Amino acid sequence: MILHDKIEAQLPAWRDRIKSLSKEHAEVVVDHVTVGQIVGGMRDIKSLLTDVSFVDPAEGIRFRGMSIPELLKALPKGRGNKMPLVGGLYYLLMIGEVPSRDQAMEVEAEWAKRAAVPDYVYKMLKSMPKETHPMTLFSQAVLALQNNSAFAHMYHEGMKKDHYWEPALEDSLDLTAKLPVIAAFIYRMKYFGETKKPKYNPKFDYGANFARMLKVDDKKGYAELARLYFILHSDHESGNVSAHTMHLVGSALSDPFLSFSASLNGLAGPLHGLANQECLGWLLEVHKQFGGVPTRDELYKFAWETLNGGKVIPGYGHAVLRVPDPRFTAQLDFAKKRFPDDDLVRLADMVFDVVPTVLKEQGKAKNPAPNVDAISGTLQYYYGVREFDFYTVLFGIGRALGVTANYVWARALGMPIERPKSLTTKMLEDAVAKAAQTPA
Ligand code: HAX
Repeated sequence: MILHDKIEAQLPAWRDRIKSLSKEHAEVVVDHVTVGQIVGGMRDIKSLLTDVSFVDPAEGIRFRGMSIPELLKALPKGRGNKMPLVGGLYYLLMIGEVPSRDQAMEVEAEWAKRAAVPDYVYKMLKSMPKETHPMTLFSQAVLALQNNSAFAHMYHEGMKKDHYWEPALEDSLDLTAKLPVIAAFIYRMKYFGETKKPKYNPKFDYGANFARMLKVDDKKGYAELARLYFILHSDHESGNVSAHTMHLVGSALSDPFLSFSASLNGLAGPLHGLANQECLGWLLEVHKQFGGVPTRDELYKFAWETLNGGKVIPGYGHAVLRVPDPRFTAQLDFAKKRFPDDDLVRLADMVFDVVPTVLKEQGKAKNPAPNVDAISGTLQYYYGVREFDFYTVLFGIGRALGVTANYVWARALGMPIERPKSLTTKMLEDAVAKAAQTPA
């Protein structure tokens, strides 16, 4: 398998680099930690290692060193498509090189081979109460797949540490292959009462299969959106909740299924993946209130009303970024090229113009610019995927690509179990008192 052979070829050099850092330079200081960071959710503490992606506050995400515009241009595309093959992005995340079209197609072919979901998973999903949240179903299905984990099986057989990454890669390919099938089944079952098993067709790529299994009306258009959406949502460094959860649970040598189910549970939180549905909700509220797209003045006043009501403007601000999120820009470009006259797209564009001014005037948000969630729901809505609570499932399919690439490399480089140190409140107070006595 191409990903296996490429990783194997790179491994000796990577292992030497990590060994040199941990054996010869372990005492070099990289960062210092403040009381504010400890009390404030470990914000910005430099303590995770990944080469898969990096978020530059002034520029946004880079996947394996490539910005979003660069990779959308460079990654291979299927015939007649404008958006790259998701298989090519997975290759880039795993290997760190832009693949040829054939190499991207090899990953796509692997997914097609591995997409079948065991019957008992469907049975389990069908037996759940109807009102179960789609993210709960999604996470349960991933957990249910765990008994087929190559990693768990080989670990219990007694595998050498140097080989952990190989079954990790097997599981990652299996998992990422099955996720769109499971998601599509949940979608059709939950909102349309259908319980037929979706069929993954090897003649089509990941994006096109998802569009077909979801049964949206404009399959070609939606397939393009699915490709873009999964690529953009794949990775955002290792410190966000879903990525860090995958890494943390995986560090206990829990297999990729156990780890990703946990990761999804974090993604399901309202401060993380669930935010996108709130953004679309806000846009729809504006649209309803003004019976269409408002004037700039009306929008300006509405935005201030939201802030004065003690609420945040969803889709704006970011913990790390200090510029418009390039994932937002890529999606807005997509919409403006394809359906510029859509009311919600026009509205999202106007919000982009007005809200940063309002947030700057208010002076609280460190970043008044839009994040990825300011537009992603709008695009789904346009194509008829209007079930808000399903949006985080879509995010989960994309996120799996990044976190599994990280999982494979973490095992390949022998990353140890995570175990940061805790302090008590009294210890922090003592540290503060000591600092006050120390002359500056
Ligand atoms: N509207 C109003 N106020 C905002 C704001 C916004 N969009 N963004 C930040 N602020 C406020 C904060 O609430 C905070 O106020 P207090 O001092 O009164 O607590 C102040 O500005 C400083 O916050 P910050 O340091 O700029 O931002 P944080 O790192 O604390 O939080 C958030 C980042 C994304 C959570 C924040 O900007 C926010 O709540 N945005 C709206 C919700 C949203 O878009 N969430 C999606 C995030 C994208 C993501 O990661 N998805 O998975």
